[in-house]
Formats: sequence, C-alpha cells, structure tokens
Amino acid sequence: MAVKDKLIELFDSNRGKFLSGEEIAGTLGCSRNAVWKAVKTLQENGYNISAVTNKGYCLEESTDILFCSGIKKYLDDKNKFDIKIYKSLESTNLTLRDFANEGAKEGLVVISGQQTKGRGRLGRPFFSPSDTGLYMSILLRPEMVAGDALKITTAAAVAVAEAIEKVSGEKAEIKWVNDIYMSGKKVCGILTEASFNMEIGGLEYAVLGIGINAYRPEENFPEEIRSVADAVFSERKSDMRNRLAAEILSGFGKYYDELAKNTFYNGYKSRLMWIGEEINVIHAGKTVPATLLDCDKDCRIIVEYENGEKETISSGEISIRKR
Ligand code: BT5
Repeated sequence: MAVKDKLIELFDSNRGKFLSGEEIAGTLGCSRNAVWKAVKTLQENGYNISAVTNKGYCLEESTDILFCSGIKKYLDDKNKFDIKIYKSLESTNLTLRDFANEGAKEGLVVISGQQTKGRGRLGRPFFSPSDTGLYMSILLRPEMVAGDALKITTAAAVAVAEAIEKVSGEKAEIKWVNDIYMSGKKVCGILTEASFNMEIGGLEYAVLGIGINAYRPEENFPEEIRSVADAVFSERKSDMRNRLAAEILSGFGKYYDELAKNTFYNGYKSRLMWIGEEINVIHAGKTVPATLLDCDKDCRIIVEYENGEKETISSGEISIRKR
C-alpha cells in the first residue's frame, strides 16, 4: 500500500486528533519528508488536513472524502466488489465500459468525485460537480435475456432508496422508472447501459451507473435543473458518501443475487410515486394524459388513458399533471 493510502487510513481512525510528523513516520515506517509529501498530496486532493507547528497534522472530523478503505469498512463482504476511485472522469459508465471491454470481472466498481460528461438517458446530461456527489458504476455480467435487463435498474432503484433512507433517516421515493426523489425533488438518477452478444442472444455485460447529489453544490444547481434537483443531505457530515456507497453496494448485491425471485419488488412498489394520480405518459415524442393505476411484478406501469383504454408500459417516462 502506498504511503498516501496508509496515511488516509491512519487519519481516518484518528479524526479530529493531531498526529505529529514523527509519530506518523514511526507508525508508517517512512521518513518525515515522505509524510509531509503525502499530506500535501492529500490536501491537494481535497482532504481537510490542518497542519500546525509543534502539534502536527489533523484530519477534520467533518471531512467527507470518498476513499476505498473508507467504503470497505462499511461492507460486510469486503471481497465482493473491486473498487477503484478517481478524482475526476468524463463518465464512470464510460471508464467502466473500457474496463469491461478489456475483460474486467463482474463486481468492478468505478467511483468518481466529479464527472465532466456525466450521462443521463437518451443522451441527456447528468450534472456531476466536484466533491458534492457520488457517481458510481458497477460492472455486471448476468446470465439473462435482454428483456430482463430492466430488473437491474429497478433493483438498483430500491437499493439506492433504502441506502439513502438508512444513512439520512429521511424518506426516499421512486419516480418510474429510474429516478429517486426526496420531498418532491430528484436526488439520484440511474442509467444502465448494456452490451449485447448477438450470437447467444443475451447480455454480454451491463454497466449500472448511479449518480447521487449528496450535497447541494456551493454555486447551487444550474438554472435549468434548479426547480427539479436537490441533495440527500442538508449539511456536510463525516463519511456520508462512503457509507452511502457501501450501503448501496451491499443492498444491490443482495437483490442482484436474487434477481430471478424479484425480492426487490415490494420495496419498489411501496416507494413508487403518483399511483392513483393524473400523469402524462411521454413516449416516442408524444405526451398523452393518463391515470397511473398500478405497477406489475415486472415493475411495468399500468395506465388508463382518458378514453378508458388501459396499457402496460415498460419504457418511456411519466410526469405529474395535477396536484
Ligand atoms: C438519469 O437520466 O437521471 C441517469 C443519470 C445517471 C448518472 C450516473 S452517474 C454515474 C454514471 N455515469 C454516467 O455518466 N451516468 C451514470 P435521465 O432520467 O435521462 O435524467 C436526466 C435529466 O435529469 C436531465 O435532463 C436533467 O433534467 C436532470 N438532471 C441532470 N443532472 C441532474 C442532477 N445532478 N440531479 C437531478 N437532476 C438532474
């Protein structure tokens, strides 16, 4: 393990306490100069480390930085996922796809503190500013037919909602099919991108991408999403994003192992927004008024149009009409 990584673990287990350069060098078995250099690198990477003459170095209690051992300490099964963390990427889905094409194994997880080209569905952008969100992609190699791939997204939506509720103590809801809302605003979007193998007629791999607004960005959300977007936490707290990432991985891992049994379904339906309400169904460029009646075992929605006709829908989008 590099000095920098050992130092992160040492600071993490001594949050709020000053450690002298000499003490750190002794514990890590390196020179004081190596400690100084590693501290500098961590500070440049956003770690809130104070340095005070005659006292040493101290990691601020409230620091919320994503790091591998910080996530693993909250995971029961520490070997199920291989986690790689980056400061900034174009898109975690894109980086993970490159790894997948090179033969990476199921369970590889790419996390970034920022995305410069975060992607939503249908080529839409996903705003992913530095240091306030959790942008994560998980590589899956399931043995399933393409039609069952929707289950990956719906199972992930439940895992994310449950993780948010556990860590924040607040209620999270699901807007069909892949958005997580809190108090009527979007705090998370999910994008699953699949690679198909035409010869076997199934999935070669799937990249499950999850983007969460953990905190409101300092400069606020951009104008165009300000009325729809919000963050999970109202103030910065120690280790929230590491915990959130770990809870999502544990929860999703469990649902994924039981995907054929749909064990996530009750958690999906109970959080689904707008059942019984008047909505718009947006599909293939058309917006049609309807009532949202229900959600079936495959997490498809059942809607009733104004002419009384009913339809079961597995893709597209809905929006609320009246409140
Ligand atoms: C999504 O698409 O919400 C899926 C977003 C998936 C993002 C993750 S981050 C990790 C991985 N790597 C990626 O590059 N992507 C995945 P969609 O349902 O199409 O919603 C996109 C719409 O949500 C935009 O058109 C905006 O209206 C809105 N939006 C954009 N950024 C947002 C944000 N940070 N919070 C809330 N809403 C946002």
